[in-house]
Amino acid sequence: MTTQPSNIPGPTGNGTEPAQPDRRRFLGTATLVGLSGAGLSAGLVACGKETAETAGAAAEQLSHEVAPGQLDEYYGMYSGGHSGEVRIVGVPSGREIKRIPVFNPDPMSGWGQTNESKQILGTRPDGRVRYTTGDTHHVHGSYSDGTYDGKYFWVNDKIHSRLARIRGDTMECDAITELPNVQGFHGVFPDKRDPVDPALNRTSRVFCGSEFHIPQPNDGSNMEDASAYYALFTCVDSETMRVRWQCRVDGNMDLVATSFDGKLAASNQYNTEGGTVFAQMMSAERDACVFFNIERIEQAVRDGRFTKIKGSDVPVVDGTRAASADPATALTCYVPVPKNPHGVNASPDGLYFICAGKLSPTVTVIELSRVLDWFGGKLADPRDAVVAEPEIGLGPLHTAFDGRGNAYTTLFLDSQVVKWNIAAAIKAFGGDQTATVVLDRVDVHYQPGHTNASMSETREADGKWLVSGNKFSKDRYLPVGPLHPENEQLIDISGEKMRLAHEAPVWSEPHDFIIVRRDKVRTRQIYDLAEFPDATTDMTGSKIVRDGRRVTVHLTSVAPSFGLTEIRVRQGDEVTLILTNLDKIEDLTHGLAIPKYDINFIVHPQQTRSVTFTADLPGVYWYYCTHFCHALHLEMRGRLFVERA
Ligand code: CUK
Ligand code: CUA
Ligand code: CA
Repeated sequence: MTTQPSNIPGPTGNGTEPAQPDRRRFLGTATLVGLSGAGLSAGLVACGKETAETAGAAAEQLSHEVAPGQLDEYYGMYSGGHSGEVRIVGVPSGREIKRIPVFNPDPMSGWGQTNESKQILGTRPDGRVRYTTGDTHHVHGSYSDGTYDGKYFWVNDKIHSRLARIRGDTMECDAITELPNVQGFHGVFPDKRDPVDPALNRTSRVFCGSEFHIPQPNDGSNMEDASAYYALFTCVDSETMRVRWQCRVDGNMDLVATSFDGKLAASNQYNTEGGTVFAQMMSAERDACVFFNIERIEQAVRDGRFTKIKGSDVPVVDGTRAASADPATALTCYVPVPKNPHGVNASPDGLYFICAGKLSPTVTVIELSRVLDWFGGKLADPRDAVVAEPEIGLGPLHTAFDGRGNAYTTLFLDSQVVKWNIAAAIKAFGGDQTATVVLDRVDVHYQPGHTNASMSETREADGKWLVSGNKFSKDRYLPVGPLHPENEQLIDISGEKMRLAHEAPVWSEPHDFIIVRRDKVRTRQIYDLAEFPDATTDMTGSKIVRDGRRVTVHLTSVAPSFGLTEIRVRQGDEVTLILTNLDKIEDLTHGLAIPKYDINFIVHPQQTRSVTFTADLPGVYWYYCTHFCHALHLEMRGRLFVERA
């Protein structure tokens, strides 16, 4: 029905006039057009305004410069969108330090090729990796005492509804769980403490919201009647990565936030209508933020008050509106918010969840104690949990915090980040005309989605740096063909006024990220051989073991040589090659490639990894080290002899 927005600016790089203040009214059907085509184009070109780069330069500015040899102060843990990966970007420098293959097979590391990674990724009956695509949006870290503990990071895959866990010590993926009964798994957030066991002051669950409502069971028996489709909120155990329970809701779910006391999780809903097409999803003036009463849900599961969906063993509790009509027994509470909200974020003081308006120029502040009051029968109307709804600009999407009572919300259409004060917004909502809600605006380039601030959604929000994750960089970097990078802009929020300090391109296409103080992360550089039962523990242990047509090659590496210089197998053998890197020196990683067999993977110091292949091509194949490790790295090779059958 519409054309795609052009990402190419006019000759001047500027476009039409920016949105006029009188357009900052509640958006009706105009926004439907606005988000779908022409209006978005207008929004896209409306962003070439004068920047506020020089505005508000305070005497004491933070320096974003990280001199050669110096380390960044923060780990930026970034999703990679439909690249399927996670990246680590130094903040404030913007330097990309690492890419973590997660849902994406990766030829450098051998992710998706080694037996160990295949086991995590899952395989088809023919041994190929089950899915080779993934769409990561939200990275969140595990918490202790309301702040990051560095143990784990989680990321979602929206395409196949999988949750992946990354070990904080090695920054490698160690577990992936495919969520049953859902599609469009989007929002993810760990609890910040265990709500049932007060002694356990740390993450023990990960909550997952799903956008798409589907037939249940989705087995082809009941596809046509969309009114019978529904979506489920899923709880995964943070340690075992098993699905604990699911909660049925009306409508869909988008993002997820959790309270600091562990009692509540919530997800914003843009499709309370249950629509299957765009126009239906926008038909209601209000959607909702649905709150989950975690203790009650888990009590219901313990009491056996659940059903199961055919083909799945996961307990499903009923959190529909009908089932939650009585606050005394309700598992969920639907707080109405303006239509099609995007994003829900928890303020670091633990008091509020904030939903951004997207199609409404507002942000909605929901007070958590009032939601608990509703569950306790002390608040009649869930809407009364809303304590502020300031109008801040066009296309609000995500909100970050500075720990000083201020919130920072991205405006997709206005290409701005807005700083506003939560307490002032509550006063204004209460009728105080003198309250100044919006404190500052800064133009960003262009069309921001996510934003986050250093330690934002933790009790240690420090209000130093804010990053605006801009969906379009347009004219900010050397043109590189049709697809431009995205643009991460660094904003100093330590003063009264925001100051745009720096920008860096990022390749497609991060959504969310968290900015974690570096002392929260404790990585290790050497693996422990004890983790690997198949390890060959000494240099003389390399050997070839034959069991019928199955051949196991136990191989070691110590720079600059492999433990064997010749490996002999017969055509048709099934060969498992187990490589143990006996080097103990930091960063002494070796690679192993076998030509024509399409094998390449790396092994870190004191780590073991294996590959299995059928030796179907006779001949001599030089296996060699692919990861530069030594002055004699090129000499680190040997011959694989595949004898004719
Ligand atoms: S969604 Cu991408 S900009 Cu997946 Cu967090 Cu809002
Ligand atoms: Cu070992 Cu290069
Ligand atoms: Ca809607």
